[in-house]
Amino acid sequence: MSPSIRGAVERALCSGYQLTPEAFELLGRFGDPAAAIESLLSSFETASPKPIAIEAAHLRPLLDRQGAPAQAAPGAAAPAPAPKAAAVPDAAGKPAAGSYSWPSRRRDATLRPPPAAAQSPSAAPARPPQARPTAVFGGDVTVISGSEDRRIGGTIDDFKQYFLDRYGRMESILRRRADLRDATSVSNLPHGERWQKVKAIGMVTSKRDFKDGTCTVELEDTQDSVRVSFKADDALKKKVTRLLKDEVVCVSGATKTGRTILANDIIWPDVSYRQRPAHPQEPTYAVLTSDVHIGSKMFMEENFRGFLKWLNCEEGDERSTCLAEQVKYLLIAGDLVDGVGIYPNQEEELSITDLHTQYEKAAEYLAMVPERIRIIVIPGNHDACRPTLPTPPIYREFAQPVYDLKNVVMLGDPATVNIEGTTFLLTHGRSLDDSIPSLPGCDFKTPQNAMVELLKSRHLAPIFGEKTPLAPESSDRLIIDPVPDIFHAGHIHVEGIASYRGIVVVNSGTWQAQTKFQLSAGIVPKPCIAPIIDLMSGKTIEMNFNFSGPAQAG
Ligand code: D5M
Ligand code: FE
Ligand code: ZN
Repeated sequence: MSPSIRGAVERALCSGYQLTPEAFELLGRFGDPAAAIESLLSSFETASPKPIAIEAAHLRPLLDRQGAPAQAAPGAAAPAPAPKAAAVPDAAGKPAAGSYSWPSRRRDATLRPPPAAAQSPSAAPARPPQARPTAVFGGDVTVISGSEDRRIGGTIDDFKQYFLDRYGRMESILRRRADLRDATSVSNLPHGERWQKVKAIGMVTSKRDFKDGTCTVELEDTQDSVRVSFKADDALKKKVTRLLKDEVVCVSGATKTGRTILANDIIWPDVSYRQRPAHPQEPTYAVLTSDVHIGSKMFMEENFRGFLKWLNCEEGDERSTCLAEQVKYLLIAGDLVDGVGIYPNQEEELSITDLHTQYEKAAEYLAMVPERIRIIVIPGNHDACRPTLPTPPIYREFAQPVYDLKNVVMLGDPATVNIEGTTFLLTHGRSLDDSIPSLPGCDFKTPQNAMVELLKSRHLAPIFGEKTPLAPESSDRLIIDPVPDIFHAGHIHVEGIASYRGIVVVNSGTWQAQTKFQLSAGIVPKPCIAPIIDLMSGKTIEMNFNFSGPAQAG
């Protein structure tokens, strides 16, 4: 398989679409298979219901417009590349001539924010253009998303559009499940003389517990809402407790009136089992870290220097030095610096009180990373950036010295990158402040468990209106789609690794000792451990830099 076809197939798989054998055969006839797949995926976004797989019928119209030969001789050289712009949405988000698109079936909304906005439905604005995958670092890394810097209006209508998009896309993710193809939405429930079995998709708007042990949940779609009652059954109650406000789920049960559902199960969008991705043929390692907090008095500088020395193969036993030689990537999931004015009286805890100087220092440290190691940095809530999620890359005007480093790429939060075949989802993890206290069985000592729950919800910040401010962009970039192979976050300052359905879930801890705020909040950091992904085997290694002695692979 040629690298361009392999890349296009991987991109389709990453987005949850298999190719039929006929479609695969047809893909080989495109001059630019990646552009063809990209065009299809963007047209799928507005399709309802979503296609189950990419079929030849989807690709044929694109091929016809490209003017490629109907039959290619086996083994023939690929036709000349088609002009890239031919099948890509234009800047206003409209399909360009030559692209293949389904009519939008989006309806007017009753979704949040309620209720004033709901009374003045307006046409959904055109979606902004989707990010096009961009090759960086000589083509070894593809940035699938994360370089966007979208402006937001911030009006009630903007929020309404945001939730419409969240609902619509989450609904289609749920419908991709084989067991939910026959699900209905809340506003289309049947009603009549007899009880009828239903599966209904909706957004959770409220939850109530009653003294008799029963509980009710309000579910809403774009047009209506329904009350869902759950019996006092222990297993079911556990599931209801796990429901997060504003997430989109499906309930199964029975209804008679179409106004209420007596439910017997809840189904989350979830992820299907990830097959091992394509991988490099030689040992290649990616080091995951975050929350360096340069500029803080609690920055554990000596330990971080030990980490840099290890990366330079200057410190460590033979095994760990051999590993360091094969590190090719360093991913930093936010809070590179401690920032200024992030919390009251922070200045008392700063060793560097100027934000520009903090980034100068950060650049000095990153310059000590061997140049062969490619570095990706996303922002955290301490970095120089807008506080809302999604967050654009760290502002260049503050972090210019970091931007100047040749082996650094700055992306936003969230960012999805494919590194030599493995798809990484990077986010700082700020919404964990909201989701950890809401999720039964999750705590600040094991943030990786809450990250697994976010994968099940298929959303990086399901809860709206608490500590995590969300930017009302017209499409919801916090939905987890495509599903990654590696899910990397930080923020909690506690390192931890989990595995869920073939996905490696990593919280990369911190290089900052406990702050006064964390002491008062009972947060005990687990610092100076660098999780490492072996891209060849998919295995993880934890390198511990808490010792004064040489680095050791754990
Ligand atoms: O976050 C460092 C730690 O402090 C992390 O465990 C989360 C916690 N933290 C930070 N802000 C909050 C709020 N507002 N509520 C609860 N817990 C919080 P850092 O982002 O490095 O300050
Ligand atoms: Fe932090
Ligand atoms: Zn943080």
